[in-house]
Amino acid sequence: MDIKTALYSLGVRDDTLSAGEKRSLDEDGYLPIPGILTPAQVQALRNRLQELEDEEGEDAGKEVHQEDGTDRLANLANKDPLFDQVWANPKVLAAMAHVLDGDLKLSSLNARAALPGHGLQALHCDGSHNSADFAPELKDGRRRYNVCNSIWLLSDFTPENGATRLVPGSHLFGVDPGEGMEDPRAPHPDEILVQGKAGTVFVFNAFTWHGGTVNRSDSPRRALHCYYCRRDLKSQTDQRALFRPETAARISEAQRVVLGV
Ligand SMILES: O=C(O)CCC(=O)C(=O)O
Repeated sequence: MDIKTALYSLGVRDDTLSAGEKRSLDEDGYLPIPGILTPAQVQALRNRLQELEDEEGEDAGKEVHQEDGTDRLANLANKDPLFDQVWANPKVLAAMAHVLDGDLKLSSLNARAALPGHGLQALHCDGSHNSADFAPELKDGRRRYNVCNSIWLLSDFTPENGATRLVPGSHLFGVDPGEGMEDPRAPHPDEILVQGKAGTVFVFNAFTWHGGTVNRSDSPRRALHCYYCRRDLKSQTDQRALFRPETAARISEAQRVVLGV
């Protein structure tokens, strides 16, 4: 099955996104989608993540990245069927397909909780303008992007609790924050905070400058990162190597195509 057929089979249509939503992705480099998850779904995901954190202990997140002051988990597509609603969500897949011209597969599905007092990251792109594989190519006056990310709010994101910051329109700057700013850890004059209720998803072009902020509340700020890339690129987690028999037994052919396995 090809990716076009797979996306159709998973419910993605040309009009799944409105013209305004497509414009937000093109011009602002991000799109908030409120209410993707119900409070019950959010709670179930939080409970499962807590169980996985307890089971994995010091190894949690190792498949991709560990970060001081955060609890991270990786390879979630293979760790519970509960996560299928995330990586195979038609609305989010439609947004990914818009940015990546319909040429996509899952690159990684990770969790990140910024712990109280922690979470500040330098503004960054996921991928780099200096990378031969990932840099957007300029073609007929239009940038062809290779990677697109989404952040799934599993806590309400507020100005206090380490909400992600991003710089609207920065996917068009053509440079990484390390080149465009003296200190990418410092506030950017045009940055906004990604705020919303748990259950909201922000899809953002991976070249939109973004990063975590400090969690000044007394509880962890929880989120999932569901990241896609073009099909011919190396994914952040090696989906083939990490693909488990129980995942193979469970998922549809269309879902296999989205995983790229
Ligand atoms: O969780 C966040 O607020 C953003 C995290 C992020 O951009 C990253 O870990 O690369």
